[in-house]
Amino acid sequence: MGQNMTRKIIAAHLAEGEMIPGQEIALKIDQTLTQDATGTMAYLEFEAIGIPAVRTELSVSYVDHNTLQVSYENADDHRFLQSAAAKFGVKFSRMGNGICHQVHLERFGVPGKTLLGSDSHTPTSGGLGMLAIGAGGLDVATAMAGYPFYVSMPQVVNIHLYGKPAPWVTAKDIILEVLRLLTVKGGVGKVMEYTGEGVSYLSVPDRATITNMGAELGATSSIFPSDEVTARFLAAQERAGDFVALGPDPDAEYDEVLEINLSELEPLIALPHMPDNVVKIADVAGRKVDQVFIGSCTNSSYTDLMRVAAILKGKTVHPGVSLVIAPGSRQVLVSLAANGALTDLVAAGARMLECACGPCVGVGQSPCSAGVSLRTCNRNFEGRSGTVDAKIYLVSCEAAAAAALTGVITDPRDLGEPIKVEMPEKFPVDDRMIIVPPANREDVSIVRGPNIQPLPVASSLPGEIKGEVLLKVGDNITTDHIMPAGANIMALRSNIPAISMHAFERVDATFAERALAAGGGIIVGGLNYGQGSSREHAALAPLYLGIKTVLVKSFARIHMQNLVNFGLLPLTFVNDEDYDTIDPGDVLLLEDVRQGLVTNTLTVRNLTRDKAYPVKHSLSERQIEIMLAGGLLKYVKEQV
Ligand code: MIC
Ligand code: SF4
Repeated sequence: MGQNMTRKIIAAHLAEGEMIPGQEIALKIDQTLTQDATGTMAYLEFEAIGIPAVRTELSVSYVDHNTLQVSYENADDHRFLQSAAAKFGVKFSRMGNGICHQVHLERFGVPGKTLLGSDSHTPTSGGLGMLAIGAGGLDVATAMAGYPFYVSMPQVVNIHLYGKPAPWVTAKDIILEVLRLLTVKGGVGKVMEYTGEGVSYLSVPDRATITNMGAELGATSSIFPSDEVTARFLAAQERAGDFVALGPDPDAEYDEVLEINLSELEPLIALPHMPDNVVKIADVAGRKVDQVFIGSCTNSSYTDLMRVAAILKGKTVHPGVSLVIAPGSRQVLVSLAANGALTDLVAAGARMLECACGPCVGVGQSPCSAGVSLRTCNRNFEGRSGTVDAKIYLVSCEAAAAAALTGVITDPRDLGEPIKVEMPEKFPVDDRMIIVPPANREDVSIVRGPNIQPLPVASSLPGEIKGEVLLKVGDNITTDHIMPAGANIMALRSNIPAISMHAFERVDATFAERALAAGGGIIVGGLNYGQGSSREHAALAPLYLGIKTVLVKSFARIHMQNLVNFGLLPLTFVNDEDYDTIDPGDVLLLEDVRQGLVTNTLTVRNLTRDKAYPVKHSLSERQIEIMLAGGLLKYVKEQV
């Protein structure tokens, strides 16, 4: 039987297990990446594992999320990260060098290799033919220590792109179409593998826009072939030697196939507040826009911003719109400066931001109250922009630039002839902002300012769990609901006691206080609980507040693993209707937890309503052992 690309890479990296979809496998990890908002925890965790230096081929620590230094916290974190990178043999990409996923694509990604990153959009490097997966910080720390990464063997979905993209139809529209068809739950347990003649029309950064937003499908990863387009991109990055061809065998088999005819697509837009809430731009054109943000790891590449510059050249931003642009990397910004496109952007009235995540995660540029913001990012969850009642729409760079000029949602086809931007034959390669760790690391000491607080210790799994339902939430709860982002809260990422007080604050402002007063409790939720980011703080804060179990209809992959890593029991209903018979304040009891975990025969008794619900877990034997050991750190240390 012919192999698809995903199975080829998995077979070459398989450390344990069988390649049967749904079964747990262990994968050898070649490269890791961390970013500052998750990295502080990841390096504290790596340090706790007790290994002197990373054992991967390459590990890179990026600073791109918390770049506002309005007080000492972020600067403390950055100094800690720089010293930890030097100590542990990790390359350090300094603040200003760019967003981790964009820089990794440019400078480090290698077709056919595996990458594990403590950020949910790590699959961006799938645009180069890597198998790139997002995970919690502790999983990445474990991979840096040389252990394989455990994941359930994915099903492989072939997304077959045929036809030539219609005018003004971009990579962003392709992934928005996939989201419209499959929804934010549609990729769970799957890798999306793109093939077909349509692939040849997409540059590597275009492909990366698509693999980036595979995270919004809940997919384990997304991948494109490595072909002559990839070879040219790598050569332009002075990395021709990293090229390896990769494609599916001609008779490759897939678990599912989805056909998309690119010539029939139209420019699309995701309406507030979910990335799968997708309609044609033409259907909502004319709505007033207050802000346009162009940037984020989804759409901030050289070609993206060159197209924006071409649209804005010689024109003026609409007086009712604030236009902000954050290039994805220093390389992109330097290129735009060198060829004059930066002048076109600034002259038109764009406000240039630094090469960082910024507005994407609510770090600056929050829209006005009830404002409408058109963004090129990947997520539009409620409140994520920092303005709780703002309405965020997701579009391509072209549609964002069109709205910046007209002041209303505008179909980019109204701009006339489509814009063609050539990929340069050579990018201005300059790695001086990437610090290579010293050869002699013994004398390096890790610097810890007051914002670096000790790691919380996961609790051991008790024999009995009894507690009040402190919170009952619905479907598709994101990690932004559980642990909001935004400048003030993100600055506390390395201070768990302080950040925990913000847990669920946008859902129920009293949650943290009530949890502490009750000495813990239980969270009940619906489908796809914990979708979105990889932030393990969405597990660490509930742990700190004494939560022992989360009972929902289904979980998102990364969040469920984060709960296990910190010893919180992730349970699901056997009968989803039972969810309806639980109310906040009900007292629930689980007996014989340790035994029931092993046999997967747990029952939750609702003492308030005198009812009993069968519940289950989907943990592998290894995950059960982690739960019994009291979390991944203790489990790994037992093995060192
Ligand atoms: C995000 O886009 O939500 C983040 C911020 O990049 C997160 C990581 C984090 O919370 O630090 C992610 O996507 O994993
Ligand atoms: Fe940064 Fe936004 Fe990308 Fe997350 S989604 S890595 S916050 S740019």
